[in-house]
Amino acid sequence: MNNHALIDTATALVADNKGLLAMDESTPTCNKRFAALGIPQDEDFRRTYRELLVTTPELSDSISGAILYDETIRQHTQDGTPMIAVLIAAGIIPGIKVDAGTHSLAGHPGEFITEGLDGLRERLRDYARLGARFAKWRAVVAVSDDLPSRGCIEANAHALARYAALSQEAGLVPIVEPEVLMDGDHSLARCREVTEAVQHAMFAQLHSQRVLLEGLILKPNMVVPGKDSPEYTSGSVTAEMIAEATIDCMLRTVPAAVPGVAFLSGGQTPEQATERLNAMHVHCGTRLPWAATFSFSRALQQPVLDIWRGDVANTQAAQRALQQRAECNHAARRGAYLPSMEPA
Ligand code: 5MM
Repeated sequence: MNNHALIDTATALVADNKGLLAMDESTPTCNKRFAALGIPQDEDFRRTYRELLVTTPELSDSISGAILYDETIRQHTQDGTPMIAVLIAAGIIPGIKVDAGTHSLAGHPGEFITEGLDGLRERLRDYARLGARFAKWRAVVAVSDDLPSRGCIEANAHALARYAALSQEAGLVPIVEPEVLMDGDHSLARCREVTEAVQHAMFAQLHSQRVLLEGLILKPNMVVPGKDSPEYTSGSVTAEMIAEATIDCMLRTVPAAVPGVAFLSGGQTPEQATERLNAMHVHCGTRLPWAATFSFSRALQQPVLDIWRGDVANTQAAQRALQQRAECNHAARRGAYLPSMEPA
């Protein structure tokens, strides 16, 4: 393990006010998003769509890294160039999702454990050989009055730390993603309480597993009320309240040695996710010991899919939508986003 190389990669991923494009949807998730828009769900359409994303002009002005899925890292563009080579040529750091998805946690109804540790050392070696420089593992935590359980928090924290240590051993920067879900009717305060407990447990495990904090990126949820909560449906929680709750929570849990916190969007609309990231910099910018940026999937890609719809005639317009969302988030990282930047 080369600590300097890990630190350089982690630092580059959050430099220059840029953020990450998460395009690592597994085949079932990608197909689900395609099905919702009537796009055929086969490998060729997934390949064509991912080619659209990675060949978007000037993407590297706002995007530092892209998280790929196993299928994509092995695919080529129509002219025969490996997808990963297109990213590298554009100055975008390629990464890879390495978890094997979430499964029911035995003995814990309604809770999940992320699998994929078996054989991970060999898979990481293979991905490094293909050119990946960072990895990603997502754990999900459901919230209710009784959940999450201690067992769920600890099992996922341990798996995240085991994965992070193996990634660093392979020379890949681990992105650790403990996602507290927006599903449910819980309050903003409850999301904050759970997020704090989950991250506290995870950083304790990262310490136990001797993970180099300077060589990882945290990908957390923003602290938001549940989608079915009165706070959410009434719209009474402002971007400023979410920004304050999120940053207060991160300041209590994320050591200053970590170079960056790259938020997932988690089901927020693209505009909400951008506005809330912007509010973190406007209202809390002077208090941040690490870079606070984005690693969005849906909040970057949904407008792209809505325009593309599987039709090659829409490719350029869809790429413009990706450029535009990436630029809005690039501005948000400086606290310089304005709603007037949105397309009419
Ligand atoms: C939470 O999901 C991650 C961030 O996406 P959003 O910004 O849309 O919340 C995302 O990287 C996720 O891990 C991938 O889409 C893969 O998901 P699946 O469910 O296919 O493993």
